[in-house]
Amino acid sequence: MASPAANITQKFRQSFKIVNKDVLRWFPGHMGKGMRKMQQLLKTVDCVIEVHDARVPITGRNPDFQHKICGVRPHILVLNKKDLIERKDQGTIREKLKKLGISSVFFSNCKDQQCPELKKVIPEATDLISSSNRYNRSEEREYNVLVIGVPNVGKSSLINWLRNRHLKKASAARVGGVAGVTRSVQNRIKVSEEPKVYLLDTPGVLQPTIKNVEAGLKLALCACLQDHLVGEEVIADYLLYTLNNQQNFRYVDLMGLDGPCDDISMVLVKGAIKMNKFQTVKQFDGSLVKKPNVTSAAVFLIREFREGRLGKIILDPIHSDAVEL
Ligand SMILES: Nc1nc2c(ncn2[C@@H]2O[C@H](COP(=O)(O)OP(=O)(O)O)[C@@H](O)[C@H]2O)c(=O)[nH]1
Ligand SMILES: [Mg+2]
Repeated sequence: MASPAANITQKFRQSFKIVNKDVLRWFPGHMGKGMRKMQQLLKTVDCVIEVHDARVPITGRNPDFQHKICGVRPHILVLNKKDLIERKDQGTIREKLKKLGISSVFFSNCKDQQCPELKKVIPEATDLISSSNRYNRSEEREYNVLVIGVPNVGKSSLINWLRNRHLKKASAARVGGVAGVTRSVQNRIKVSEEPKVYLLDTPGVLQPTIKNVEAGLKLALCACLQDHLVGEEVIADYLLYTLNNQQNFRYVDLMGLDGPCDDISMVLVKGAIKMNKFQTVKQFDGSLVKKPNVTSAAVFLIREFREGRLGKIILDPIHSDAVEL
């Protein structure tokens, strides 16, 4: 006899179908331009810190980037927003990434001033650089580090975190009588004194390269794409599909439902009614009617996910045996 859990899953979609597959529209200016600029910048860089969202540890990283950049300079992957995933999943993710050839991995929370793994990032960068072939830069005594990643993963937050840490350390040192110039000229931020390590102030924004629609939807859910280009209701539907498949039914009460449901229209209409969100719509005959505002309900549900109120949710199937997801 099937378990009750199995019965619940059988009620839900086992794959996600989307009518509009025009994913290229989701990425304005999706060309090789950014990558070319990045390769140019790399000539002055000794190490690359790639920031990505821990909820999509495998998906949505730029494969071009992996081939063209990571092979040339030492690479550190910082999976940020670790507060939004389960701690116990970190080991599984590390193993998975190792199989993909990525071994320098840190889990960070930029909102935590004491984040222990963030403290290790610059020392790791220095280690990697000093044991690497610096090609054209082998004569340079100073190390330049570039922070890159797709939008909204926390590049600026990471740079601020590292800058603050160094400023605090530098001012502490000054009390002890050591002269410390905390910020250099140009667009470089000093984050270590010995050896001198600089972060380039302009983080490289990568266009995500999307293998399939689902990868795009995962990034959309994590706010790496613009909501309106994908469509709030589509993003909410993908969230609903994910929640049901992970047997996470926190949305049921939140959206005023009687039980789990796989129909996004129903979920959004009921949610809008519960939250008293209506919009006035003009009918053909000119009369006005009030209708539940489903877009508002979708925005609400997406925000609940993004802020972690639906639980700690990883969007990649990290427990599946497949190496490439
Ligand atoms: N929960 C959580 N949110 C974060 C973390 N780091 C950054 N954020 C938030 O993520 C959003 C994007 O951060 P930002 O640094 O601007 O990303 P960037 O576009 O890559 O530079 C902001 O709302 C930050 O407050 C983190 O470690 N945990
Ligand atoms: Mg930024």
